[in-house]
Amino acid sequence: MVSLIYFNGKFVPKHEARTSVYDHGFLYGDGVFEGIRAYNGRVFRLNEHVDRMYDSAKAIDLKVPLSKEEMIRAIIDTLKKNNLKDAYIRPIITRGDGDLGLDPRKCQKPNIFIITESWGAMYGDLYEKGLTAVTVGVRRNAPEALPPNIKSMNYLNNILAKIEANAKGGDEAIMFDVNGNISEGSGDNIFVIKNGKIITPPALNNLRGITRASAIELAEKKGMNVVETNIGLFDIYTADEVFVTGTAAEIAPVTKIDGRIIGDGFPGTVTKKLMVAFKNLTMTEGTPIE
Ligand code: PXG
Repeated sequence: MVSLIYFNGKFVPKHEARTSVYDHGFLYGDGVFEGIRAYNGRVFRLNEHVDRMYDSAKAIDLKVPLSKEEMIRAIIDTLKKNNLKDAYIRPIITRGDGDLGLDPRKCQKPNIFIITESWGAMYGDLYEKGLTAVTVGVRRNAPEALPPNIKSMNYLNNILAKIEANAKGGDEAIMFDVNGNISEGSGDNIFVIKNGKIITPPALNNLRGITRASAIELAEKKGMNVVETNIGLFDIYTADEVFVTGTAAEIAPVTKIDGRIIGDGFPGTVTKKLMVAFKNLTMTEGTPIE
């Protein structure tokens, strides 16, 4: 069965879900999106993702023509139409059709798309072996230029990081911010563990990840100490454990960075505990699709 895409209130076969070349989403990357997963017939942290998407829209002064409740319904309906219980969900809100000038006031009506697909674990056997990460030269967008908290359709900063990681043979990039602090990966947040303390950068120079929040919650529930503070190159090289979090990546161990072996070179015990706890969480909580 060809998958159906939600497009402005209708469901259309995937090859018919098209927008104009005058859509400012296409012309300028002017729009926002989300990446959400459904597990076992439930959408994980759906309200949090929708809240973040509406905050991203607010930050770029884009008025979403649907209420949050309508957006949630549209996401659930798209999953139902496609008969999906385990899925990756990509809602997209573009600025809409305008002219060749970049002034968003020319765009009358945002376009809303919701893509759903089945998608398994992103990193395959690397959850057991650990990822090889590399630091990259390209800096994360400065918060005072394009706040990384906006999940915008303009992902070139992250793509430049990914290109560099690919060229250096890394499974994932680790980016610095403009001040030399570690910010995040190309599509995930980063955590280090040192002497039993779990540390992650404050969410000013990175995306306020929903998996990041879940990992913090799970760690604290287990009585672990989580600190949000700036970290640098030294901290990642000398960590006992490093892991990344994201909707796509879930919780994934990092065992090598720039040729340095992290800890003993295998996924660490705390990381493994959090991976199990996260799996349990995704299997048991969430908004039911039915
Ligand atoms: N930082 C960035 C830059 C991201 O894009 C995260 C952190 C993690 O946030 P969440 O809320 O997902 O824990 C992301 C999210 C993909 C893909 O196709 C990437 C993300 C989400 C879904 C799919 O690579 N990144």
